[in-house]
Amino acid sequence: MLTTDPRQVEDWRELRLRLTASAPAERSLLLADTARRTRRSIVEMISTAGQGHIGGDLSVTDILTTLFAYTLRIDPARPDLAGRDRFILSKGHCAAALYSTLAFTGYFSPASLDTFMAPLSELNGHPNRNKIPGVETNTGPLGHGLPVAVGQAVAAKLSGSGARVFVVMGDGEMQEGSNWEALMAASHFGLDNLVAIVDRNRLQQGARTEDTNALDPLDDRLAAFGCEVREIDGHDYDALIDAFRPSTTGRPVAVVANTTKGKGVSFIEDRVEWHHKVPSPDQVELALEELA
Ligand SMILES: Cc1ncc(C[n+]2csc(CCOP(=O)(O)OP(=O)(O)O)c2C)c(N)n1
Repeated sequence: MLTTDPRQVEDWRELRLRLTASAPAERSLLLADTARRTRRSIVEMISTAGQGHIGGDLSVTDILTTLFAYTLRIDPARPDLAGRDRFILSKGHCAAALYSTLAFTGYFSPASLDTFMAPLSELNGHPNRNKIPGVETNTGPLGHGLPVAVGQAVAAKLSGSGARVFVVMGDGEMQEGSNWEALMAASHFGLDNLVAIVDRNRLQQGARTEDTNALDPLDDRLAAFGCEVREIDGHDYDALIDAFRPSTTGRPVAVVANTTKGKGVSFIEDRVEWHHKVPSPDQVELALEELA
């Protein structure tokens, strides 16, 4: 049973208004509190399910929180509203982080988070757009989210809806060639409504990215493919908000968000073995204390 306080469902609209009205310092405190609750529920979901990708979930949480609480033009009560901004979690193995964020935003009841990966649950290990409101496309096989996002950004341009499309990839995932083809197309079509975010936690499954198939100089490579590159600390809310501002250059935006895999839980942070590992009951207790 999740112990995380679900009040935010009722509070989401109010939270949005407060975030818009507040000065940066208070805004960061509000976002940090939201992200903290999301991280707590991730720990509890994975412990209850006995499976999940805890390291990557905790690394992407601040990015998701900033997008859903502040940046995206969405209405959780009307998930199919025409002209809404789109979000795709291409690193679909981090479904727990997305489900927590969607539940706390009000797309569905946080009580459902208890069923994560249980038999017959709609909260599968990877997000499914036919089952979960707020999920814009199915993801899980790495290297597919960005190509779909490019198609959605083209559609938004053609329809004149003004929608922006945000997509998060893992840094290990950037080793998939399909992402580079998608970036070439995005710059060819001048998709300044596309924001491609790389969760640069420097770890992938079983190893460091730079030991596996090095990505650096990632900024230069993204720029060479026609992107406007913004490199930031992916746990700094002001930096995230600024990096998600619209492009004025006519080019797609690539955000390199430097993060820590396992962020917020000391014994998980930057540890390769926690890509896909379940905390013991004692470790859950410790993690929740650190996230209290
Ligand atoms: C095409 C494909 N190959 C392999 C996998 C298995 N897989 C799941 S997560 C992962 C590592 C991803 O690393 P990264 O993108 O850096 O994600 P993060 O570290 O943020 O979890 C792999 C290889 C997959 N989901 N899809």
